[in-house]
Amino acid sequence: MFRPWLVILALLAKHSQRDAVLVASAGHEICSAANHSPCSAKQTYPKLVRHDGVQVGHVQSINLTDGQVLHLITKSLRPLLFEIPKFLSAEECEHIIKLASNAGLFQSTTLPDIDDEKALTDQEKKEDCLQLFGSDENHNGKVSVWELGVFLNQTYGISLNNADIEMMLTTTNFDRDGDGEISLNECMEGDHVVLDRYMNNIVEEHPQQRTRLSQQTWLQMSGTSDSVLRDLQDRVIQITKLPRIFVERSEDLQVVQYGVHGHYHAHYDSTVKNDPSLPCCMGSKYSAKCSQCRFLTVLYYLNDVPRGGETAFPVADEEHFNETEFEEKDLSNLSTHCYDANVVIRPRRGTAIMWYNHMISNMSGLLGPQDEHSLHGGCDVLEGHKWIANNWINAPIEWKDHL
Ligand SMILES: *[C@@H]1O[C@H](CO)[C@@H](O)[C@H](O)[C@H]1NC(C)=O
Ligand SMILES: *[C@@H]1O[C@H](CO)[C@@H](O)[C@H](O)[C@H]1NC(C)=O
Ligand SMILES: *[C@@H]1O[C@H](CO)[C@@H](O)[C@H](O)[C@H]1NC(C)=O
Ligand SMILES: *[C@@H]1O[C@H](CO)[C@@H](O)[C@H](O)[C@H]1NC(C)=O
Ligand SMILES: *[C@@H]1O[C@H](CO)[C@@H](O)[C@H](O)[C@H]1NC(C)=O
Ligand SMILES: [Ca+2]
Ligand SMILES: [Ca+2]
Repeated sequence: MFRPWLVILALLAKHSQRDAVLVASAGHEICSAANHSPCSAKQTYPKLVRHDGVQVGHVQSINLTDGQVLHLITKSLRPLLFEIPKFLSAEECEHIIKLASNAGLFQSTTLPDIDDEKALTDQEKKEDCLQLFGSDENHNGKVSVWELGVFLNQTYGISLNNADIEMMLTTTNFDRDGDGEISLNECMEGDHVVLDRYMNNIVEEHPQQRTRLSQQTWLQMSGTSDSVLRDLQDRVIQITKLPRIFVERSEDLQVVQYGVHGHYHAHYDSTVKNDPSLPCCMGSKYSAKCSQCRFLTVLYYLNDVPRGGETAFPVADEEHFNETEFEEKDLSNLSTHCYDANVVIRPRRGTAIMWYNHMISNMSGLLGPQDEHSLHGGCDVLEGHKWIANNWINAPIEWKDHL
């Protein structure tokens, strides 16, 4: 059941080898692990900068070096969010979609492979079970309904309630002694193929139960020979006014396609808040050992969506944002709460939106506190397809070693 997860890890590992993985040490010096340059050849980060949004509705013009003028329209101050029409031409959008299609898209959260029905070997079962027991948070040697819920959410992006998970345990006979938890023995004795099939049915029948339903791929930007991607990166440097080093040493461009029912419930792009003790990943993709330190997000709409697919910022400029209350009311579920959001942006081909996920630290000039109002997501696509691309600009936190 958990092999797809291993596949993802393998993909990430493969990807990050190709990436310029940066290592920063205390004093925010960096060296590149990708080109094997010695870590003594250290470099210091310049300071981050943020635009002034002035007020909602304010428009500022930026002259690009190629003579083009772009307009940044302030949509909210917290997070500081701009809409930038005509950031990309129709041809550039088409080109990026073509590159992504050629690269091949894969599910954002993969599902068990239903065609693969042969029983697993003991070794494979053992690997699956060890993976599962990684979510034994209270280390009691058993995986509870709650722990399994977290695991399924993280692995497949679906959220099931306790009753559904208990039903799954009973139906698939993974809890043989009926104590409501899976022991290591029960995991090893269980029929993993039956569990796979059960999971598939749930997800196929209830696509809206997944927190994320989309396909994606990554396109390398830094050092690419593709002139459209090179221009795009250059334009990002010009409109963000950030020192080039931050943009060039950030993650690759993520291209995402959503079909009908496709969505991404409200979430934060940065994961610093989840565990502030972790180092930043810096340019590489997610791993359990580092945080995604994403100072800025630039999101590009690559097509016009006939209906739905808006980007929603549920708590933008909200004066009294109460996270507990927000969760209790399940407001992050944009399938039901898209139009309750304070800011809702319709996808239009060529438009970019850009927002800051973090403040700047007034001590280091680098990554400061996360902006809790930067919560956002993609509403259900109701008709047609939606293509977007994401550029995340990574920045380190001072006084930390970064991966
Ligand atoms: C942008 O260019 C126009 C002329 O095309 C000029 O009037 C304006 O001052 C420039 N703005 C900035 C911010 O440089
Ligand atoms: C599932 O994960 C998402 C983020 O990926 C989170 O927002 C949500 O609260 C999680 N749900 C449960 C039930 O754990
Ligand atoms: C979102 O709400 C819909 C409609 O109430 C529900 O069917 C779906 O399960 C919810 N999704 C999540 C991830 O909670
Ligand atoms: C947030 O809402 C919860 C539940 O409604 C309430 O118990 C709590 O006191 C609120 N917190 C703040 C800081 O207002
Ligand atoms: C830095 O920011 C913190 C809160 O984020 C504030 O308490 C402190 O006074 C600030 N320091 C300076 C020098 O501005
Ligand atoms: Ca446990
Ligand atoms: Ca049991």
